[in-house]
Amino acid sequence: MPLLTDLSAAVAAGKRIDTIRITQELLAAGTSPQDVVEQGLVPGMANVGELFRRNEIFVPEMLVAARAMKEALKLLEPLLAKAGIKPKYTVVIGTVQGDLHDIGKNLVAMMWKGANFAVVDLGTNVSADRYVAAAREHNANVVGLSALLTTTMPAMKETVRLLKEANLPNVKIMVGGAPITQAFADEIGADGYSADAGSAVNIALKLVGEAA
Ligand code: B1M
Repeated sequence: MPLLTDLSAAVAAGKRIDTIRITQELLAAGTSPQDVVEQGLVPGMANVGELFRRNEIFVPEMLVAARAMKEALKLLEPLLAKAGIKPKYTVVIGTVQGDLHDIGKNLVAMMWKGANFAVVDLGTNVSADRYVAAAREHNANVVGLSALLTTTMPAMKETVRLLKEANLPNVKIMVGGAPITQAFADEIGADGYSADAGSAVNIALKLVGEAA
């Protein structure tokens, strides 16, 4: 659909007003919020990453693109969340210590809210101790860790270690983020891994015993 391609281009160029306008147009034309995210916004950000990797753009351009994407996500969030039904499960989510990337984490949180999980979002740069304290305080069923940098993968490993050590028998640990793989998740002892926000819902449901 050309509008989805236009949306990817608007996000990649950091054009906030165009991003919002095209998002609204897509929704008005009946495109599902999931498709707007997965086929419009996410490919746009993937393109930004590729341009950054090739040194064709720099951090300021990445920030402007991220801001445009966040504005569009604000519009989509209420549509992705279901209203009115009391959540059965609680999930705690955050981006690990040293890592400030939050768009992917926010998307996962949004999809979980849409699946009627109660979501406690700890934000970015979250220390292992904060995850443990939050899991205990909220009696979490799942703790989700996001990491976008290879340099913060050790912080993810350390957080999983401390969560296991804390001996919270009902807590399952789920990990994700661009550099994270199933093999890494297995190596650090996480209970679940998902490559994207869409499958994060099914994996979390499986972890709480609601096989999808
Ligand atoms: Co940064 N950055 N960044 N960045 N940034 C990457 C990650 C990078 C791959 C770019 C590149 O080189 N091609 C690179 C990492 C290289 C590496 O480690 N191998 C990089 C770098 C180097 C850096 C800095 C070090 C740059 C610098 O300062 N020199 C710096 C680090 C800051 C820090 O964190 N301490 C930095 C800073 C930034 C900005 C602040 C400018 C900005 C972030 C803004 C924000 O998040 N609020 C930014 C951005 C925007 C990116 C890219 C371009 C886009 C990330 C993104 O939002 N993607 C990124 C390149 C890329 O990923 N292509 C890049 C869209 C998002 C929807 O995808 O986050 O992957 P993603 O989430 C997906 C899945 O991974 C998964 O589901 C999501 C949706 O499908 N998922 C989970 C994520 N978490 C999950 C958790 C789960 C399950 C699934 O369960 C719990």
